[in-house]
Amino acid sequence: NKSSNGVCPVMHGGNTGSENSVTKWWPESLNLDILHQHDTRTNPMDNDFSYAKALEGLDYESVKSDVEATLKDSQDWWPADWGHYGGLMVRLAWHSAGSYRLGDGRGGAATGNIRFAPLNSWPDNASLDKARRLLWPVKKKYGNALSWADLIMLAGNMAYESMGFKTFGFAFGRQDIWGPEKDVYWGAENEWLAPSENRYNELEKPSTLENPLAAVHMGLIYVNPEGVNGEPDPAKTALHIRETFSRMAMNDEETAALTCGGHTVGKAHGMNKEANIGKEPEGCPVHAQGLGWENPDQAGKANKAFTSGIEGAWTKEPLKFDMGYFDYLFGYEWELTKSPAGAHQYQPVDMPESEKPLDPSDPNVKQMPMMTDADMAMKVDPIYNQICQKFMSDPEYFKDAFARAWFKLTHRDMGPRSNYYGPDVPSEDLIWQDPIPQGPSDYDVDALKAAIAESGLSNVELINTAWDSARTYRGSDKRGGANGARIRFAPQINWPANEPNRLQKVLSVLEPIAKQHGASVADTIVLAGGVGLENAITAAGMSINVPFLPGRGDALEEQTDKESFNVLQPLADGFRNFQLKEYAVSPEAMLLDKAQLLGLSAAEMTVLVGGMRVLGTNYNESEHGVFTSRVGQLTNDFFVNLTDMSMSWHPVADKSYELRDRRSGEVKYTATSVDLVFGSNSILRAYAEVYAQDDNQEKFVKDFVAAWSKIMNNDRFDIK
Ligand code: HEB
Repeated sequence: NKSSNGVCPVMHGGNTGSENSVTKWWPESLNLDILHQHDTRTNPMDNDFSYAKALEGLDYESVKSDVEATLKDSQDWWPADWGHYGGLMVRLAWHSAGSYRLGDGRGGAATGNIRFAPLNSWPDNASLDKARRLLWPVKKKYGNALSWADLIMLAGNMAYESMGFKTFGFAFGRQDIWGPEKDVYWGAENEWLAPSENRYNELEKPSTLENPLAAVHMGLIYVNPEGVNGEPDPAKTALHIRETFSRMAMNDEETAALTCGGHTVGKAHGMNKEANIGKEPEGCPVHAQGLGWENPDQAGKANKAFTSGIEGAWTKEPLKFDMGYFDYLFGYEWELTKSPAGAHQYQPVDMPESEKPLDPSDPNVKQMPMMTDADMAMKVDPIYNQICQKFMSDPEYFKDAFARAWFKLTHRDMGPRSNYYGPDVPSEDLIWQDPIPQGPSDYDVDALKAAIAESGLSNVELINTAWDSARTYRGSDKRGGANGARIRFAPQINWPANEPNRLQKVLSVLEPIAKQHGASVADTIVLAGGVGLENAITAAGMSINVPFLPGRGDALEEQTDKESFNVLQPLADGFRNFQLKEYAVSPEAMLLDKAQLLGLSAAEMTVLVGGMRVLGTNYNESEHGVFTSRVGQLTNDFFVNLTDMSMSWHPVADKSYELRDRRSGEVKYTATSVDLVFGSNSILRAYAEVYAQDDNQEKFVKDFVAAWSKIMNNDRFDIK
């Protein structure tokens, strides 16, 4: 405790602050907390609350008109530029969505995470605290039927509609979380906006940005608007825009459309000195009430605002979606200058007074427009320049490109279309949604089961194929999974983790069986896993049914964006003791990461690993961790032997281990660190003990089946 004499006068035994984590002494230990976020203890909704159901009661048109009215209702405590919050709300939505990165699917707008640390206090998100607060009356009015996540994105979308742009559509369906996301790695720096060198191998080569990061600085959504490390050079900035946006799943045309369409509205704010601005929200005292970045000189004037330090509008009419951005950027020469706050920015050469935009507060005053280094990149970079030429020569094409890119940006992490709700959901399938046709569910499941059982495939073949097809799922952006059976297509079919020879053999047997029985291949693969599992349970002398939900569909190859599936490739799969090669991160950390993406709890991860080992489902039939003499039976032997003190544990070559009989020294089993972590990590050991107990053999099988089913059905968003 920090009281001056070191003694706290009142009873104060709880560790109530954020600085004294009880495990801080061992920073290398696994952070299993990432498996237990957003659970029923944090969620204030009733246990049976369903957002999808609540949405049924939402009056969409009324919400939309309330948002529209909010946009035009300027508040004295944060007055709107030119009397309209359009630009601010677009930036709110874009910054919510722009934290998404394709690498692991984390970040993004689908959870309302921008309400919490660190995102609510990122330097790049300055003033967005005000944007959310402006929306509070709407949130309050519609309550549980309108999540913050949906409202934030709707506000951005409505902002465009309100400024004369017909958007591609809008989907509701984002469910709020109730605390910070603990699983997202945003970089290792301890300083906001630390120099970019920290996260690149070579700053000159943007592709060397540390994976999966998608921003050039800690606390930023994308690139530094003043240039790389704050040094203006649009050609260099362009290369970093290309890299960061591709990591947000955007190609060159989408990136140019978004940047140009984004900066067609609104303005930048730099009418003060950064030194005068207060702390970010998380760092403020209680009386700030969650608002940060206090500007002591604002005095209720929009034209005194400070956000980025850059100052000015990009177009003549910043409340209109028009071609004004191109008119300015390409119609004038631009020279480097400084904003009132001292930030690098560009101003037009010889722009007549009549062409300039109005002051955001005073309609009798004209102001100088500006371009950031990132805007200049659209002109200076040959590829972006060419795309902009096309946009300029065909405004309808630009509008369509922007509409589609904006829809993708704002819906990218919601998963398949079955997660979309509301009257404005576009009917067109988009390839980045990984579309899957609804499959049949009216076939004879028992007959299909019998055919699989007689197919001659081994249990291991059945189980592994089902597992491999389902394990690509990641809850971060709800992609991957068994539905669609994309494991049949490149690139999956060739991934080393999928053991291509075994996979092709199994598929060649299952595909005709599926066809015969009128089932999808996707269903057949999953059902086959269940058949294999039930056999292994029977072999262990138990009888427990593996549940099955039919109705998966088979995606077509042309519905599959091969490029974007590469990120789903398992580089490690601790559940099958697989590691493509050695990484800087430990195999057990990679297991934990995968378990988090699969939505597993620590207990579920434990039971699955232990069960998979004794089933003999290891990659390439490796014997590491197979702590049993009756391989193929679903028993708790893994846990019994792991906790058996008659054995000792020894590191040997190849980062593997031996379990030796203490007396004779005889090697009984071999293991990887993924196996042994269930005995060494005190939390995982506690779960391992539960499953090793004499009274829990049946519980072990039941829990295994439940966790298995969870994996198989992770992506069944079609089931309401
Ligand atoms: Fe942006 C604003 C940068 C992209 C939309 N931006 C802004 C600013 C800056 C920027 C600096 C200012 C802020 C203040 O307020 O001060 N961006 C940027 C960059 C990039 C971008 C660097 C990359 C390239 N944006 C973008 C996009 C979008 C946008 C993509 C969408 C789509 N922004 C925006 C808006 C605004 C901005 C709308 C305005 C806001 C207001 O008005 O408030």
